[in-house]
Amino acid sequence: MKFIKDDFLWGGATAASQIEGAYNIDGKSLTLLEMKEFKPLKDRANNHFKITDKSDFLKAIENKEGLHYPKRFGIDFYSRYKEDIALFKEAGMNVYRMSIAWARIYPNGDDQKPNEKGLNFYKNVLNECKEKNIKVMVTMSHFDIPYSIVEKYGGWLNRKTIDLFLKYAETLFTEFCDMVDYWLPFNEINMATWSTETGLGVFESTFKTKNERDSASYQGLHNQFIAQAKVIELGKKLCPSAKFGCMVANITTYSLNCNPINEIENLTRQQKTRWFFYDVVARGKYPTYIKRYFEEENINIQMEKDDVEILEKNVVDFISFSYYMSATVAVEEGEKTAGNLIFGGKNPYLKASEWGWQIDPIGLRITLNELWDRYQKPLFIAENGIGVLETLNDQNTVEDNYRIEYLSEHFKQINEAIKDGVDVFGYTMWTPIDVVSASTNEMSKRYGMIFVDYDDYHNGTGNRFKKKSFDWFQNFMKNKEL
Ligand code: BGP
Repeated sequence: MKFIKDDFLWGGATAASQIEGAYNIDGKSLTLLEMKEFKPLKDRANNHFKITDKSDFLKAIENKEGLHYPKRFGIDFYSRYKEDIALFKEAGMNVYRMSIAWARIYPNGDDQKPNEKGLNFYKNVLNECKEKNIKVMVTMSHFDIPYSIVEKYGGWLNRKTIDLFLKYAETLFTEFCDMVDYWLPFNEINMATWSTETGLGVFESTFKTKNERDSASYQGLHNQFIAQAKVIELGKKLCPSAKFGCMVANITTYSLNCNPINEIENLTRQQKTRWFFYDVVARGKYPTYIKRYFEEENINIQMEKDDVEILEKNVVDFISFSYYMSATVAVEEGEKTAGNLIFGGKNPYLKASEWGWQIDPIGLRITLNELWDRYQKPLFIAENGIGVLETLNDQNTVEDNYRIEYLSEHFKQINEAIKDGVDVFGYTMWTPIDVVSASTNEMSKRYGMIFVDYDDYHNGTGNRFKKKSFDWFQNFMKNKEL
C-alpha cells in the first residue's frame, strides 16, 4: 500500500530534559525534572507517576554527582547534537520536533537578560536543521519548569509565571523566528491535571484534600491556557509566517461494552480527559460540561476580567497530540477504572507494552476522525511510539521487528484517516533516538530507531547504533510503501 500524501511531514520528537544533559553547563540551572531520582521499578505496568515529596527534591539539589538523576545527563545531545541530527537526516526525517529548555534561556526565571550561551546552543541546533533542510517544530515548555520558578513563585499556580513565560517566549520569537516553522507553547497541556509536579511545578504533597488538589490543578491549567493564548497573540505579531498549535496527551477510551451506563461514563471521561483541553484552545472557551463539573465538585477558578476574551481571540492554528494507546471505561470496575484517569481499563482485544500501554493503531484513525470532525483544524501527530527493554546484539544492532510493526500499523491508519477526509499534515515518532523516559526516568525504556549505549545510571559509552527500524524507516521515506 502506498502512502497517499506527498507533502506529509515525517520525523521524530524529543524533549530537552530527556536528551540534552549538560544540566549545569553554560549557565543552565536545574529544572524540576532533573531532580527526580531514578528508582528501579518492580511492577512497571502499575507504576506510572510516583509521588515524590519535596524533601526528595531538596536532597537532589545537594547531590552534585547526580548519577541517580538521569535527566541531568540525558544522552549528551548538548555535545553530540551534530552527530544526532546527521543521523536524523540519514534516516530521511524532514521534520524534527524538539524542545527548548527554559532554564537554559532564563536560568533564574526572572533574569533581566537571557543567557547568551543558552541561546547560542539552540541557534547551532536550529542552523544544523536548516542546513539539512529539516523543518522544525519547537515546544517551549516540555514539563521542564526551572526549579527557581517553583521555589520563588510557586510554579504555575502564580499568575506571575505567565509574565515570565511570555518574556521567555518573546526572546525565542526574536531570536529564532526565521528558523522555526511550528511553535507549541506547552507539551501535553493536560498533564496539569495528572501530575501537578510535572505539569505545573507544584509538589503533590502541598495538598491536603482532593478538592484542594483539583482546584489547584485546574487553576494552574487555567494560567497555562492564558499563557498559551498570550504567546500565540505575540507569536503572530513577531513571527507572522509561523504556525501555532497546542499539544494534548490523547488517550482514546472506549466503553467496555454497550451498557449505556458505561457509554455515558466514557463520554464524561472523554470530556474531562480530552475534549475539555482541545475545546478551550481550539474553540476559545470553557465548555458547559466542565463548568457543570466544577460546580458539582466545588472547584473554583480565579479568572481575571480579560481572560474570556484572551482565550476567545487566540485559538490555535493547528492541533497536535500524542497518541500511544487506548483504554476502556466501565463503571462496574468501580474505583479501579474511574480512579485512574490516565490508563483506564484493559481491552481484551489489544496487546500491551510491558508498561501496560495498550497498542491500538485503529484507535489512531478513530482519534484523527474525531478531532477533524470536532474542530476542522489541521492535525499533527506529535508523539507516537513504543517503549521496550532492549540490548544490542552481536552485530551491534537491535532487531526491533515489534517497533517496525507498531510504526507501520499506525502509518497505515493515518493513511486510512486521510482517505476518510481528515486533514493531517505530519507525524513525529517518539522518538528517533533512545532517550531518558519522562515518567520512569529509565534509560532502559527505549523508543528510538537509534540505540544509545547508556544504562539507567548513565554508565556506557553513549555511542549511537542504528536499529533495524532505522533502515525500515529510511526505506519507507524513499518509497512510501507500507
Ligand atoms: C509523553 C511525553 C514524552 C515522552 C513520552 C513517553 O507523555 O511528552 O516526554 O517521554 O510520553 O513517555 P515515557 O517516557 O514516560 O515512556
